[in-house]
Amino acid sequence: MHLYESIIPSGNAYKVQLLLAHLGISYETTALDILATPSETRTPEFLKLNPNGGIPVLVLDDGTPLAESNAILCYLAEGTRYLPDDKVNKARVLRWMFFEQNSHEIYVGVWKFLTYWCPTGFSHLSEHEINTLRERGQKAIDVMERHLADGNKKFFVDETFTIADICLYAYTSHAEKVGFEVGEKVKEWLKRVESQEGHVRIKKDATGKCPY
Ligand SMILES: N[C@@H](CCC(=O)N[C@@H](CS)C(=O)NCC(=O)O)C(=O)O
Repeated sequence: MHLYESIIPSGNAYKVQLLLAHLGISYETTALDILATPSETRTPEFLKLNPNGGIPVLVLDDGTPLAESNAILCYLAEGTRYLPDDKVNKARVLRWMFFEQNSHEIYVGVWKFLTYWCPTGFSHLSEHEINTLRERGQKAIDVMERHLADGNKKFFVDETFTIADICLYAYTSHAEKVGFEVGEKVKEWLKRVESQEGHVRIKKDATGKCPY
């Protein structure tokens, strides 16, 4: 397998790398410069792999490209302990993965990108846009806190470590460092994810802008 990721530590690529580590699957990587103008994800060759022009893309051994981080997680996790067979629990895992993309990553992940790497930082955004990003990111983290607190859950679905936890961990693990308030239940859950056998950290930022 070959994973296209980025020169800066991308949470979306990290999710895939974290699951690959848990599964013990070896793979090759190409790190694209997504800060270049235009981004290296916009070349005709890369757009053939992902017409939407974003990493991660996982190319299977038969040459099939898979795009969208959470779709890649589902592909890799199928038939493993990281994705339940049971229809209801599988739907619950997907619920949190859709939540991550629609209500979390687009605020918390974008905030991280603006904080560390966006050449213009927050300066191209209005105060209203900045406040909206912040409020919606905080709301997502608060939703996670309430879910874990209700019944004192260990993990997001069925008390089992699944790809719901892996995808939510990627950007939540950095949320406090970029200024979001992270509650006790989420903090305990972050530690629980980190203590799973096979856990790996996100790669270091070679630009030195983002502390671990
Ligand atoms: N929904 C996509 C988001 C992918 C995405 O936004 N990738 C970013 C890096 S985290 C990227 O490739 N940015 C460069 C670009 O869009 O040109 C996923 O989960 O894979």
